[in-house]
Amino acid sequence: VKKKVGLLVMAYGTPRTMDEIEPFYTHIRRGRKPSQEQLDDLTERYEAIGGISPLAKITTDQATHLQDELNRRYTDKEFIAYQGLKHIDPFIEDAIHKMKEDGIEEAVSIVLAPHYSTFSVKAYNGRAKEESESIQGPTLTSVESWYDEPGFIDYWAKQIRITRETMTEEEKDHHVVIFSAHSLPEKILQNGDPYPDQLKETAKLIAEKAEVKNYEIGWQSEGNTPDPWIGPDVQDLTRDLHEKLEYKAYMYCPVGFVADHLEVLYDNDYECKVVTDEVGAGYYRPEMPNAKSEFIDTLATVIQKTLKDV
Ligand code: FEC
Repeated sequence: VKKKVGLLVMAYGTPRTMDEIEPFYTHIRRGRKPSQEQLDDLTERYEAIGGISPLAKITTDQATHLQDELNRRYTDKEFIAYQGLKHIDPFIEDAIHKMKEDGIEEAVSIVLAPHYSTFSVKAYNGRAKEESESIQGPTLTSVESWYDEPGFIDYWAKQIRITRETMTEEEKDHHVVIFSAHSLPEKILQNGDPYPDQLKETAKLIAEKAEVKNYEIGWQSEGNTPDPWIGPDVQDLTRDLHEKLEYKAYMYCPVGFVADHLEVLYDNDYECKVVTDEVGAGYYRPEMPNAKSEFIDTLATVIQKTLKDV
């Protein structure tokens, strides 16, 4: 018989209905309710991307397709996917309980974000481990990062080439690619967090592979808090580059994310486009990985490497 292995797929989570925006936002703010103004502002952003984020469905598709791909690759194991979300149910802790109820003794976990930081991946993995230890749940083997995985680099390099082909000749000759990830409070850098260096490495590898002439690193989607956040912000960066170099087009690659969601559909496709329109330059943003088969294959390879089966 095949050995049952839990596949814990962890992701940010998103409200599934308008009514869920408030509890979701309160959870992000560690239990502090947002003010009416903050809530209205967030609701307007969801409305601007069509009502609600497509993220819930994409995360589900990514988890199921990854489970199916692993089950094609292994003959001695049966992987069973469980979603564990950071800010909405099913929470990471719920997934651990469900695995225990289902009699799962061993599980492998992956966070659907490529770069390691204490704020993101460490927090996800920590919550999973802590809950599992406290209820004697499954033993977890956790993926830490996959920002330099060859299949991931190839995915973006291919998308950049495809997107470049859609530019005018003038834009092809004079454009810049902006690689970005979610900004974090600057204080994380004081303890030597590898997050910014990992983003730099991802950008370098993709730029080499896609023969990108000009590229920059930017940060996006910073939170509404008084602390300083890592910069330059992608919008400010676009304005600065326009002043200095007058690029004809800007191609945004939000490589710190893996799906079409609010931070890409609003922060890139709306906010950055406001700036490129303002300066009269072209706006481009390659397709996100979502549940495309080449991306799912990459995640399956990352899991195999973590289980030392490759
Ligand atoms: O619903 C959707 O489609 C969007 C989901 C979404 C993703 C996402 C990814 C990351 N975040 C990270 C860090 C922070 C920090 C704060 C913060 C705030 C928000 C707010 C919303 C939100 N995030 Fe998010 N993030 C998504 C959505 N995020 C909504 C609250 C409103 C706002 O500030 O815009 C600030 C918390 C605080 O107030 O103290 C920090 C990181 C990622 C990428 C890694 C990952 O996916 O886990 C890091 C998707």
